[in-house]
Amino acid sequence: MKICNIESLRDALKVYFIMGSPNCKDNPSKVLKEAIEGGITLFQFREKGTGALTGDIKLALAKELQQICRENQIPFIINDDIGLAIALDADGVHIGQEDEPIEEVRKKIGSDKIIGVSVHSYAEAITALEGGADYFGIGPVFPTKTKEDAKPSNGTKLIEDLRDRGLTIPIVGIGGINAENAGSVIQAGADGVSVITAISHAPSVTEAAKALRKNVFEK
Ligand code: 3NM
Repeated sequence: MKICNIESLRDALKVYFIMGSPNCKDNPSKVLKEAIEGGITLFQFREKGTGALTGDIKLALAKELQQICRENQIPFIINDDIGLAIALDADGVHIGQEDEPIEEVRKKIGSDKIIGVSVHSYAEAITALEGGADYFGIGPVFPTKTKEDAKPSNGTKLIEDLRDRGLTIPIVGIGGINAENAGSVIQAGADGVSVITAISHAPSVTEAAKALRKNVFEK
């Protein structure tokens, strides 16, 4: 699904679901379909952590999840793996500070793809902005056990700080976000929330996505 302008990207980032097979208690395709039914607005394939798939099996899963996104007009973004994003003609990539410089990533994937960057400070935000980032992921907002090397949680401070300094780039909060605390992230100035376990480990994936969506859209 092509995102043509900054406002449609802002909308697409509202209920941003991330997962890979290590995050799912059930079949990942089933989890994704249920999350879409609940109203997620964008999906990121992030095949990381203990038991993460590699090679052809990872490729096959990525294709399967991309197809589900295509059928439902949900943008499909790939975490870190630029080669996979190019091979699949994904809608974009999300990169961290330890990945390739954004300028290199942009050259590889082209000007019409989305690049999200994880930023943890004003300095990193400016570098990413100058490099042509389309949106920032800021976290962990709340404590999380999902990312093994996550930094200490820092609340919504950086989101507020970037907005106070006049940055208008789309922002999503990440880390420990759920339906109860999502509203505070939006109120701090984020356009959306990105979550893994609040959806993927929920007793009902569909209901969890719905609840998250309700809290984001009500703010
Ligand atoms: N990135 P959950 S925190 C993938 O701080 C990721 O950049 C983070 O998972 C960051 O919603 C995180 O289960 C994990 O807390 C988010």
